[in-house]
Amino acid sequence: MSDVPVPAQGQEQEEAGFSVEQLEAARRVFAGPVAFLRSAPSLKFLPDPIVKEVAFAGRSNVGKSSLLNALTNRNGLARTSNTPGRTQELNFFDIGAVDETPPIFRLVDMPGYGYAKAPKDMVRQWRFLVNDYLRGRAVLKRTLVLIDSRHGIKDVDYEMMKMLDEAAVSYRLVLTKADKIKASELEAVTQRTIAEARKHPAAHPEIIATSSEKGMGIAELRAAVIEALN
Ligand SMILES: Nc1nc2c(ncn2[C@@H]2O[C@H](COP(=O)(O)OP(=O)(O)O)[C@@H](O)[C@H]2O)c(=O)[nH]1
Ligand SMILES: [Mg+2]
Repeated sequence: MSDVPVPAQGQEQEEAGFSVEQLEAARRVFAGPVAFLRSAPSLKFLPDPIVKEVAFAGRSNVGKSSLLNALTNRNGLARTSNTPGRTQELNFFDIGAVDETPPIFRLVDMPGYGYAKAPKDMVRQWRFLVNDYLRGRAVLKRTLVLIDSRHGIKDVDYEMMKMLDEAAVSYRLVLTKADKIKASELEAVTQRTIAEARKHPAAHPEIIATSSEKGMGIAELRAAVIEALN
């Protein structure tokens, strides 16, 4: 046992491959100014691509709004609701904009998918909007694809991953609502999700398990967003 390396101070707090310094730097960015910029129901309403963007995608009700609120520590930022399938817009948030200075980057809340009762027209509109955005947006550095840890990756999630693979947009899978299942189940779904991620060329090989309710994985997710900008 004598050859086991002694961790340097602070290293024991390292999470998901991020150093304490990275976690702290990311925390500070998200503790700074965060402001809703605009909703874009179609491409002509997109803001000028002046800074890098990180987008959030996922099935309706996966916990996307809750996660955006947890990341930014602001309860009312992204509306959380139990009525899925309503919004068909890309919502842009400025992070770190002070007065007239441009933001450090933007978060983009993509419209949820996979809502069973969504009319066909709405699904078509979703597909056009999301595909056009993914394919035409040079400032989009990464998409976080949220997966409900109770269900794992579903067919509609595979469709989203396929769109990202084909658009060559880098993405990372993020498990949500980790507090809703037992630790052993979380471990199993985490391993299954990692195995799947590794089959996809544009997917990051590591995933992050989160709970907006309990705060699990939030610090790591902040660091993952900042890392995606570099
Ligand atoms: N237990 C638990 N519930 C959550 C969590 N995240 C979201 N929810 C609940 O799941 C529902 C959908 O969340 P919401 O953020 O609106 O999902 P969205 O449709 O993807 O934006 C709401 O009732 C939330 O309170 C979580 O981490 N843990
Ligand atoms: Mg939402």
